[in-house]
Amino acid sequence: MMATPSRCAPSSPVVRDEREQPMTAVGSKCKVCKGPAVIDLPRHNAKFCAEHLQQLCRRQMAKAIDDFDMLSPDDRILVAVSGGKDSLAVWDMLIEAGYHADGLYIGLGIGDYSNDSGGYVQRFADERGLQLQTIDLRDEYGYDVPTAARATKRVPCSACGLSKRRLFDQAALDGGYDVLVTGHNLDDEAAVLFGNTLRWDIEYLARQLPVLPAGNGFPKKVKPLVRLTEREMAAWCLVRGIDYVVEECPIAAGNRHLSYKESLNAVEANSPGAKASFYLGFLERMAPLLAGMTAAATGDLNDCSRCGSPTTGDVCAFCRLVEKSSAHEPVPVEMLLTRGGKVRR
Ligand code: Q46
Ligand code: ZN
Ligand code: ZN
Repeated sequence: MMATPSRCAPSSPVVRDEREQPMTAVGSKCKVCKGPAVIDLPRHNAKFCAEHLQQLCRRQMAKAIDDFDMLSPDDRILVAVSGGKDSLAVWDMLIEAGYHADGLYIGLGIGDYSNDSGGYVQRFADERGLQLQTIDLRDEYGYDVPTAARATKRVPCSACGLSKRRLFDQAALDGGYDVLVTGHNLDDEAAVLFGNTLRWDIEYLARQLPVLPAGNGFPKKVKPLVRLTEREMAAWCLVRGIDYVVEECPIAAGNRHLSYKESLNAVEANSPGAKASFYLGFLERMAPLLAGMTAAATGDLNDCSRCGSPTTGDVCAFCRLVEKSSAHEPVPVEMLLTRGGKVRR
């Protein structure tokens, strides 16, 4: 299923979500202007029209950028774009706010899903005259995500995340960008925090910040959407007429991140605002206590003996992944899925 232009029309009285459900009751009024509301946001105890929803999103992004000193007006920004709502929304919001931001898309080789996603990103960039760089894993590194998952016996998201992190970082450094932006939103960050807390993974908890400074061979990385939810970003795209890939990645099924999101959504449904208070409260009260507890901060990093990138071992995880995956015969995404569409373990 894909977002269609008809659902994106700003004049539509009520915005419908990805499951075609209205985002507020027909006849609802905007809290600010009393005009027809397009969305109900229980965590703000308010409904908003298209214009005031956009105003709220702009303010929340600006507050995150200011509070965490994410960006300067003259920064050259590289946005990691996937074709999904969050990364296209953050790129749109940054351009609208007057920042200079280019995009980078990585072709992961996940069958039709990757082909469709790449198309959405390219159209978004072309329609707005924005600079877009594309890296294709198969063409440039001799592997794709399904093959890497099989070759390394990692779960697909682990092989994929490692590849994306490394290539986004490298492109930001090679391109001389001041900062790398990702579209992680409040739901993403709260779900990751939930998982890290369940495992009491101190290294990951200490690194779970909306800004990671440049250094140790890494670019500065920031997440301007940490104060905005997935639903708010979907609504932003719909009222702004941004077409994005709506279908889920076929190999995301069963990923623990999704089950953490569902659990937090159940809590949020009973206690609107709980998700924001969990994550933003962590940043305010817990993160300062964990400062200095990462490998980078304690100076436990070496240079990879092959590529020179920072690593805790001799050869970095990315070099090991490329070596194994590029030597493996290509694995089509369908081979990772059972007949019922589940990911094979
Ligand atoms: S693309 Fe890659 Fe995601 Fe698909 S394999 Fe997992 S990490 S779910 S954002
Ligand atoms: Zn309004
Ligand atoms: Zn390496």
